[in-house]
Amino acid sequence: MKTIVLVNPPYSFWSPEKNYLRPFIGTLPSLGLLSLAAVLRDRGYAVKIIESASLGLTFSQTLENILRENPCYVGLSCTTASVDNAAGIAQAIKEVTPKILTFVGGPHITAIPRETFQRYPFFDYGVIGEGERAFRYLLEAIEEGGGLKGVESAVFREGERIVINPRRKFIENLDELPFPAYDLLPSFPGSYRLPFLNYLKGPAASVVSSRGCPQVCTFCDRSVFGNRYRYFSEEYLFDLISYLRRQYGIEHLAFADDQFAASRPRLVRFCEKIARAGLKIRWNCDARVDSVDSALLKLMKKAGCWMISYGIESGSPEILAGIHKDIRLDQVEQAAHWTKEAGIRAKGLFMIGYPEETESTLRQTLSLILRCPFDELNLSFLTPYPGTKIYEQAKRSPGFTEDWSRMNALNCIFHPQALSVGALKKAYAGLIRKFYMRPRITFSYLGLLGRSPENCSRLAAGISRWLLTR
Ligand code: B12
Repeated sequence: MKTIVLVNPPYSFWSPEKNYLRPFIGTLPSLGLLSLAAVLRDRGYAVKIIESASLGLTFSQTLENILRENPCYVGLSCTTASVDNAAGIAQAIKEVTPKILTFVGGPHITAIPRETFQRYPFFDYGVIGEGERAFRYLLEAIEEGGGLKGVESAVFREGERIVINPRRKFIENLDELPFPAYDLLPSFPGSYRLPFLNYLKGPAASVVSSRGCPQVCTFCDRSVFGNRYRYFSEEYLFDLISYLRRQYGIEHLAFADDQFAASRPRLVRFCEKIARAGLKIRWNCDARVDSVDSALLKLMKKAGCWMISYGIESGSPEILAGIHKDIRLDQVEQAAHWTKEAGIRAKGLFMIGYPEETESTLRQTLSLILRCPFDELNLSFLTPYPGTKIYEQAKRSPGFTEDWSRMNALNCIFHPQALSVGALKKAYAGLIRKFYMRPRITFSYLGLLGRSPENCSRLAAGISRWLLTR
């Protein structure tokens, strides 16, 4: 039996000095790898998963763990922020055991396969787009030795030439996929957590209920799953959730979909099924403000919805139009109020640093953030990821430093004409401070802590680590 090791490479933004932050971050595993693992296991491979990112493994620990398995194949999953680390791992593997074949998949290679292969010679093969079938057929073709010409979605080298084959069609019926192989994760669910205060009670798990997003926002990389919305049936999801409860005692789910509420009829069927069956589970999801209404939110609450993250992006109508977000500010305020009314926590996801950003649009964003009854704020710097429209635009701009390993939304690597990096960083700190330093928010967090011993111990762990580093 051939062994294949699937790796989620260490995060680029991690360093030992930041260890006191570890108790606060989310460490849920990569669902892409879990799904690939389940399919490959069914094809007779011995599959191991190394979740370096989630478990906080260093580069050398990751390498050691990979080599210990003595694999034939190593599959690395990468975003733009993690591709450098993935390439470093591929290189180190090749230096020790050149006969191990290295594969790369995920959003980064899908968005810019040629540039990725040009820059990183230690990736032997790449897979673009949806991976389950493409990877399986690529492995079979390699093992049969008959050439890769007709192998859809494969990226490989022929001498000096980089070959990028046409993409496979998407899987029409997602229910044909086996459940993600949570059982292959060492220490699941114990070591895998939602971010601090994003739940009351664990253990938690992530699930993805759909693929693809029908929207055309210019900052979002849809290269892997495209614009067509496909989803698992509510029966499949119900069975998966029941399995996670029964097998692992999962109490809280995080839906990793881009658009959990994109199909109202399907969401209604799902919520009714969960509520009817009395399945006691809490869950978080992401939604657009124009996909929800008061009745739907009440039903979601009945089915266990605990928190909804709304992608709002900016408080400036001009910026929202420029990025093709296609939402209005009154819809944002309405959705936030309805969510609170339904008894669900509301998180606002915002970015700053758009090409059209000015001091005035930053003030509009602050004003919207403070007007809406959000419980939590997630603020990032606009990052032009490969695969997005904004990336093409930014590439022509002097304000863009294309440093892949720093492109993780925490670094300010793009600044608009009207604002410097310093001004953006100052605005970032100001927005966070003005949102959180309000009695309503402080009391709400204290209330959550009072109801959640798990989050209290995470807080205590973070504080004691911080004190030890001082
Ligand atoms: C959940 C999620 C997270 C979780 C990750 C949890 C985890 N451990 O994976 C958290 C919150 C930690 C996270 C963090 C970040 N994320 Co994120 N995240 C997502 C999200 C919403 C879902 C991912 C998912 O589970 N998809 C479902 C699975 C089934 O799909 P998949 O992972 O793509 O895997 C399939 C294929 O890509 C392929 N494949 C994947 N890996 C491999 C490996 C091999 C060998 C092969 C052959 C195939 C293959 O096959 C899989 C099955 O079909 C996606 C958007 C999306 N819709 O995918 C964004 C997304 C991946 N994230 C993104 C980004 C930018 C980030 C951050 C950099 C910044 C941020 N937004 O916070 C960080 C850093 C991540 C890092 N690795 O360094 C971007 C990536 C864009 C890019 N070009 O890099 C995405 C695409 C969002 C977007 N639309 O712009 N993220």
